[in-house]
Amino acid sequence: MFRHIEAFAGDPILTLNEQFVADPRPAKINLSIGVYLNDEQRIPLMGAVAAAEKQLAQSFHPHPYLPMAGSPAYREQSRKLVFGGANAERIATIQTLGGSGALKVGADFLKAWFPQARVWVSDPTWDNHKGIFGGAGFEVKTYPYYSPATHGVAFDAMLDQLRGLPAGDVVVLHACCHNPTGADLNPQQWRELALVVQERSLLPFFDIAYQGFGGGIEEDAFAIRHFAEQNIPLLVASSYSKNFAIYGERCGALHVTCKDAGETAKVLGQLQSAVRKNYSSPPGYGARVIGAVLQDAQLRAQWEQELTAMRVRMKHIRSALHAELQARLPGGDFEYLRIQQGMFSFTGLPVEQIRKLRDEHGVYLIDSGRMCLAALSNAGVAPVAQAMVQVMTE
Ligand code: PLP
Ligand code: TYF
Repeated sequence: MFRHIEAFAGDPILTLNEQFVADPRPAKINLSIGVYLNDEQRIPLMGAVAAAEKQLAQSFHPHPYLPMAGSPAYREQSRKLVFGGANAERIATIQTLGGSGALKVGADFLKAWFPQARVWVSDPTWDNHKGIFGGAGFEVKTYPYYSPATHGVAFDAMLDQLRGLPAGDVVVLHACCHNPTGADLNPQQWRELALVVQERSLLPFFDIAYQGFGGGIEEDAFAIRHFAEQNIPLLVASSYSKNFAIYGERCGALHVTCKDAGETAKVLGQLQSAVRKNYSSPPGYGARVIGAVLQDAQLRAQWEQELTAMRVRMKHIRSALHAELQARLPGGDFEYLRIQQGMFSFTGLPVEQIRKLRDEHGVYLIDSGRMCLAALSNAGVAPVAQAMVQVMTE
């Protein structure tokens, strides 16, 4: 029956992770997978999350099915976190299984109602964008995004490409902390892009998986709020995996901005229909925890403080690695580490050097040259700089 089935090549990031775990060298350092680690090299349990879990454990609660759209309190808090307080009646929001689930339900919704659209993703992007939109039946194409020469956004080339697209095509945009490059648009560029999207009647689908990891909770939502203020219809896939360090509980949300309350009700209904056909209803536990944190003033303040500390740690590691590299190789250009935002930077190291880092120094980066700074400890900075300079100069 199953003889014709082909082997799954595996996900390159997860495969590399398995290779890292099996590596017997004690000084190995894993900067491959996009997970935030604290300075002790562990996924943190945030104090606000632990406190909410404790409260929940002390009260009796059964485990009913959630509605298809998820927990009402969680949905409301999720909408406010992304959009601020505005336009509640014009935003259809559902709870989803992480950011991935939001992208998938959003993709199914779009395929049902915009079957002719093509989906445009940045070059490069998070690989699973292609997987999820392709899997929903879309033709997925790329727009220029990264300029290796400037280590920044190739903004003119990006705009040129988007200006040529037909109305109704979907453009996937990383709202902040671009994965894999760490290169983000600045507010002025977002404003210019909004004009092009509006002129061409394109449909933006924002992916915000790192809110709070770039400039701050509000700053990182700038692009989405600006587009929404211009009354541009848009979708947002948001994820709590990183900013609540709640990866395995699969917490996220999907938002669609609509013209009025009537349209919102219809869109919400169709999102529920897409959920029903995928997994019927979302899981309860993580939503309870996040809802409890966001609704309670004290827990929320604690969470914001802890999130700020994570952001500050990543920026500190960026500066520290920059300083170590510059000291060891004064002619090198490592400024990109300080300019780029979030968990990742694109080192620009060629794949032979990435392999040497791994094979000869036990420093694991993915082949694209993306480095997860969020997984680097203070103690790891000097050895990583040493290894990088060695592979760059031999
Ligand atoms: N979008 C981007 C850009 C990501 O980097 C990730 C996770 O790494 C996701 C979406 C998926 O998030 P989640 O783990 O919540 O499904
Ligand atoms: O490192 C990244 O870019 C992410 C990490 O189920 C990841 O892809 C890995 C597995 C997974 C979700 C996210």
